[in-house]
Amino acid sequence: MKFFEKPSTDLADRVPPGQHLAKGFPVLTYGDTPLVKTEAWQFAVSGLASSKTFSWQDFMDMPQTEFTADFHCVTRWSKLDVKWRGIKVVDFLKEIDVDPTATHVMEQCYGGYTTNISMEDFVKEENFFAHTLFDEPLPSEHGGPMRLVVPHLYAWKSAKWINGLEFLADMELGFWEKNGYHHRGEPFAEERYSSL
Ligand SMILES: Nc1nc2c(c(=O)[nH]1)N[C@H]1C(S)=C(S)[C@@H](COP(=O)(O)O)O[C@H]1N2
Ligand SMILES: [Mo]
Repeated sequence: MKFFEKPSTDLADRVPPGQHLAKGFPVLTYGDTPLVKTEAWQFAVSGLASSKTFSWQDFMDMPQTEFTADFHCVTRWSKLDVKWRGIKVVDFLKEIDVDPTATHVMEQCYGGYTTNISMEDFVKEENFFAHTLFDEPLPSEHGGPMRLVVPHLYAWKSAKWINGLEFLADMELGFWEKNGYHHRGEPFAEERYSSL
């Protein structure tokens, strides 16, 4: 089985500074886990965009893509090669009209968690809404039925139980960002805590 391990020099390039590799896939949630059935799930677009509500079926009718991505939590664990299935953010964006003056997005969730992201970080080809984890329906503790995954930022930007996006003209801070975490959170730059 060793033959399938990556050379350690290669791994070192993929693990951001100050991170260690997690065994398994830890669950990191502030508060209770919302239990949302797909039949009841709704997703709302608001702010500087055509306001629109999507059902579960609407998301299933969008192009479905497989993803393999590394996952980095600011509490210093990383998990490499997580396998997901879902909908690319760029494919979702074809379904809505975003006002060109929008510069930031607030990710909104069942349970009230929020996290902010710039448009530039949000519209990346590698970002996606995930409903499947390692070929199984996304478990509720990992954000099922639907979460966002933003592989190039710390995982607190990967909102679990996502149910909406608010497009904004200026940066506003989400839950952890108001509580001292960095507004962007890029792991290779170790953007852990706010310098504002
Ligand atoms: N709604 C919501 N999303 C969330 C969180 C949360 O508490 N609530 N925690 C964040 C943090 S800090 C991390 S590290 C990842 C953890 O995802 P996991 O529990 O699937 O490992 O989810 C992020 N998304
Ligand atoms: Mo985290």
